[in-house]
Amino acid sequence: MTSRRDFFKFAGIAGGAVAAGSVGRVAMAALPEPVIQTSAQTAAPLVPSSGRPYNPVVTLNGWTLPWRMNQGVKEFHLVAEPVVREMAPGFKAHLWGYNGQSPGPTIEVVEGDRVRIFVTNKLPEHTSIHWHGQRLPSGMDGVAGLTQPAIPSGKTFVYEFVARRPGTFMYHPHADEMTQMAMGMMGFWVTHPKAKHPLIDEVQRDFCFLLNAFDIEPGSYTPKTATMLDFNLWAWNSRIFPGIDTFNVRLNDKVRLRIGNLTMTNHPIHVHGHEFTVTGTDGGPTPKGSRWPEVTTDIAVGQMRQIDFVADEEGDWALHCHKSHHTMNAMGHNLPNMIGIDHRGVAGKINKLIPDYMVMGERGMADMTEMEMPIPDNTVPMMTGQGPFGSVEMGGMFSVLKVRRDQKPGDYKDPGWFKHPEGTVAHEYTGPLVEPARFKSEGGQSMPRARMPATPTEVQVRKPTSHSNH
Ligand SMILES: [Cu+2]
Repeated sequence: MTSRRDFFKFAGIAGGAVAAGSVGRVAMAALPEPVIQTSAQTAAPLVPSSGRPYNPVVTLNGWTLPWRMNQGVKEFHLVAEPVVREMAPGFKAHLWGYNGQSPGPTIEVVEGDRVRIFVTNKLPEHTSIHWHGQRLPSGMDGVAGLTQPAIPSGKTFVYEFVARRPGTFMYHPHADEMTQMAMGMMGFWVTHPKAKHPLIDEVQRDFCFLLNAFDIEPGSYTPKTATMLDFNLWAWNSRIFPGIDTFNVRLNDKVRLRIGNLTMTNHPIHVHGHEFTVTGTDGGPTPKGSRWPEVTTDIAVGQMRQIDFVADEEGDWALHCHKSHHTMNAMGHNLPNMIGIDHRGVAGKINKLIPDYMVMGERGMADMTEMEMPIPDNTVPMMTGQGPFGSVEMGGMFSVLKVRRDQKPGDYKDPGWFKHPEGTVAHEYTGPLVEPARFKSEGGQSMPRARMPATPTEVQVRKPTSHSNH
């Protein structure tokens, strides 16, 4: 083990006056071995083997970065590099990230810990890391040009500060930010309280994930980094449904979700079957008097929301962004609304010119999941995911909270689909039908219209017909 003084000498840092400075080649031996992750599956919580104890988090389709203790300092090694991220089974994206994945690994420390993070830049351009939400010396804040020189390609910088307040934070580059974040460079940071905290309850399940978005043309691999708002893949930890793991919990567990938004728009995150309270933001735990029950919380750009609830209803509960186009995968945005339009005649004429032509959306978009449409090699259907009762017709920011009586404490394995008790599933009504009673009054207008048109316009409503001839 290198002594602290030797360490700094090797690291080329003058007598403990730590700054975000370049680390020489010789010093690489003194760096913690970078740990690289090759799987996109949710890793088991990393129970701390050194330092103060805490209840570790579970990173959705992610992992926590191991550290080493060096003279009482927790040392981490992040490697900024191009990665191949499986965003869903059958769909791989060429992203930038940290230590083999996008997002980077979660960093977990305890309030009061002195933390040293080595950042090696293996990207083709310079970078930096900003520690979003942290109290730290200004020179450690990671804003390239403002508080430090950018980390050149091929160099390693070191950041060091004390994790002063407990909470949930994020990290991301503050250098060529639009490109690097559009490529997937970001990660989570959790500072656990060092003792029982009056505003931070102990929970049995503690999940964290980042909201991120990409613009990847179907069939291609690399995000378009100049996209400002019109992203086509809405992801949780760079995964899209059906590639997002489920939240598997035991009945009556107290559950915490920490959700950070590093996309360019807000996301109203909605949990079915339970009410939750927002117990924390990136500013810290919320005061008890400010908490009220919710089933949806809007997470704005650059915000983190920590929500707590008791999982006291057994079942499979959808958990998703409430913007309906965020629960869809790569899609064309300029589709006209074809619901109720009879375009069979048109299709016939076009088919004479283009034999493969087909029309979509006549009955809604659900047909999309039934059609055996050819799609490009490297993409996923817009809406997909096979559930126990058929297609879930979702994509993007969607997953399932699975609450089970027999899920063992500490077991995060997928328990499979919920076995509904007899008579508790919505089912077809097979009794006699009666005609709906129509309300006959002409009313409804508070003031009569001054001049009526000479010929009244009537909206034609046509009931949908079968798609069998497509
Ligand atoms: Cu959303």
